[in-house]
This record gives sequence, structure tokens and C-alpha cells, in this order.
Amino acid sequence: MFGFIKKSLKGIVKKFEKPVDNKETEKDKEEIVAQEKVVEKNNRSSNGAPFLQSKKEGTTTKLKKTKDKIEKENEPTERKDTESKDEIKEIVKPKKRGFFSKQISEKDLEKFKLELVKANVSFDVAEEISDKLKDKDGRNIKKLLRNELLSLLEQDEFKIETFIKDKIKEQGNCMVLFFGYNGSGKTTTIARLGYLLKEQKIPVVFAAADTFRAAAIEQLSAHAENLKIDIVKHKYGGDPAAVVFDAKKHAKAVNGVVLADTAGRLHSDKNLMEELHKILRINKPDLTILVLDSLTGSDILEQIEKFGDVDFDALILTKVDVNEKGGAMLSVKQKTDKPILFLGMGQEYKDLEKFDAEKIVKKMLD
Ligand SMILES: Nc1nc2c(ncn2[C@@H]2O[C@H](COP(=O)(O)OP(=O)(O)OP(=O)(O)O)[C@@H](O)[C@H]2O)c(=O)[nH]1
Ligand SMILES: [Mg+2]
Repeated sequence: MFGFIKKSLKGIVKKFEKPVDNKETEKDKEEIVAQEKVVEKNNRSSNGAPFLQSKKEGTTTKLKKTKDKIEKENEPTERKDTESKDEIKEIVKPKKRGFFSKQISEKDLEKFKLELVKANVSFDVAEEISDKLKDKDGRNIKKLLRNELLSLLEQDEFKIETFIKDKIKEQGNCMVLFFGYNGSGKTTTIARLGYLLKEQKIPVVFAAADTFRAAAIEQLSAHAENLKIDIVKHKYGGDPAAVVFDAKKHAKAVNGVVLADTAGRLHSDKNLMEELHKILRINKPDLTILVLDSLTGSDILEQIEKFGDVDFDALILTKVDVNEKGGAMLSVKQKTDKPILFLGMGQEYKDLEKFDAEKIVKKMLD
């Protein structure tokens, strides 16, 4: 999961966050030790005794004075031989420490941007992220990236269970409608959410409002049976708005929530889109959820755009468990300010994870 984007992020982090620096530091340390040895050597009196202890040359103060002189004038003192002159010059030469100025270069940013785009991050978002790194000190790169990713993914908390419970208290039932492209994971998501809400002791009613696709009613019925959840269904070819209407009535009787399945549709399916608008008009859902398949990569943005006129309230992204790229999620968050409620993380009933920006960023960066 997130393999591609993780690779891009880690790639640039690695470039600036040492080992390289550590290596340089180690190298520097070795040089310093070597130079200290030279100082010691130069500071020894001719009889080989350390200068510090030499009665002939005087005291510690004398040594300090000599060293100060060396550093000030960049000139050797007592020792006349050219070899030591060079050695001393070497000591006082300001050390080059390239790693103090590890600014992130334009070239690195261009490469990084490309990597992000390859991981399905939209160009705009890739540019936004890399712009934030411009002229920054590369040694802080992980922190900078973490902040940037968090600010992209963070959203106001929306607790669906609380929302549903409040609606049931207020009006006797609640209705949540799911829609999206063919195969995006609507029916599976409804089953998983049904399981989660049932665990919370909320009565759930499935509405089999996909009366269009062969076997769609059986698919939802099988989940209802497994989970011991009530289901309202009509015949194939029937009016989906009427199925949802009946399910709402049933939910009122049991003080529960309707999770309404709908047929997969493309925006270009005129009839199916009209049908969706009819369901909405007649049944006025309390919450509409657009289900997006994260495997569709950058097309995901097109889906949001195309379904824009349905005025959805929230999103669920499925198949995140098998999505190696991971970048589309960032683009989704930039495209819409609607919250992502859950991530589909597999095909089991328990595989619906609450969207958690911190957790996702950790998975991408650590
Ligand atoms: N790995 C994985 N597979 C998923 C996930 N969600 C759904 N699927 C699979 O995706 C396929 C389509 O899921 P459905 O729930 O039938 O999708 P749908 O949107 O209802 O499809 P239509 O009714 O045909 O429009 C099924 O094989 C699911 O098991 C997920 O989060 N992870
Ligand atoms: Mg379905």
C-alpha cells in the first residue's frame, strides 16, 4: 500500500536527511582528530616532551599565546621547517562544511514533482507540495513534508455514527444514499458500514435500489443474510426511488438507518443520472456518499467533477489496500473539501477504516 508515493517521498527525504550528512560528519570528525594530532606534534618541544609540560618553553599561557598567534596571523611561529608550516596552515584554514547549506535545489524539486505525478498525485498538488520545499533547508525535509501532507489531508471531524443517532432521535429514522461509478465498491461498502453500525447497536435497513444490474439484488441480499440485517427489495427493473421510499418507512418503524445501494453509473448515462436525481428528489437523503475506487488513479478527480451536480456530502475511497500508488488521495483532498469518511481496506466486513490523516501520513513517510 502507498508503495509508489512512499518511494517518492522517501527518495527526497533520503537525499537530504543524512546518511550522507552523517558520513560527512564522520569524515569531518576524522579530519579534526588528524589535525589535533598535528597540533600536538607541533606543540611538542624538540626533546619530544609535550610542549605543555616543557620547562624550557614555559607555561600553558605560553602555549595559548602561541596558538592564538597561529590562528591570528595564519603563520607558524617557532617552527621553521616548511613541513610544519604547511601543517599549521592546514589547521587554521577555515573548514569547508558543505552540509551546512543543503538547500533543496530546483533540479531536485523538478525530479521530485515528477515522482509524485508518477504516484498519481495530480500535477497541481505535486507542484503545491514541491513549492513548499523551495529554498528550504533540506535537513528539515521530513518535517516540512509531514506538515504539508497533513495540511492537505486534514479535515473537520465528522462522526457518522453520531450523525445517524442524532437524526434517528430527531426524526425517527435516517437515510444514507451511496452512489458512484460501476464497480467502485458501493455494495461492499454498504455491507461493511452495516456491520459497523450494527456493532454500535443502530438498527440498519438495506435498500436494494440497484434494480438495474443483474445479480445486484442477490448480492446485497446475501450480505443482509450474513449480517442479519433487514433488507427492502423490489423486482429488477422496478423504480429505485420507490425501493428507497419503502426502506425509509421500514427504518422509521424500527428507529433505524437506511443504507441505500444504487446502480453503478457514469455521468454520461443520461437515464441513470436522471434516475439518481429522482431518488434524491423523492427521498431527500440525510447524507449522500460518493464511493470512489482509489485504483482509478487520477481519473478519480474526473469522477468527483462529473458527480459534482449531485451535491454529495462525503466520500469513501475503496481498494486502498491494493492501491500501490497512493497519490490520488492527496489530489482528492485538494479537489474537494468534502470529508473522506472511510477507506476500504479489503473485502471483509471489518475492512472499513476511519479516515485518519495522521495515520496515513505516517504510513507514507515512515
Ligand atoms: N481489495 C478490495 N476490494 C474491494 C474493496 N471494496 C470493494 N472491493 C471489491 O470490488 C469489487 C466491486 O465491488 P462492489 O461492492 O460490487 O462494487 P459496486 O460499486 O457495488 O459495483 P456495481 O454495483 O457493479 O456498480 C468486488 O469484487 C469487491 O469485493 C476494497 O476496499 N478492497
Ligand atoms: Mg453494487
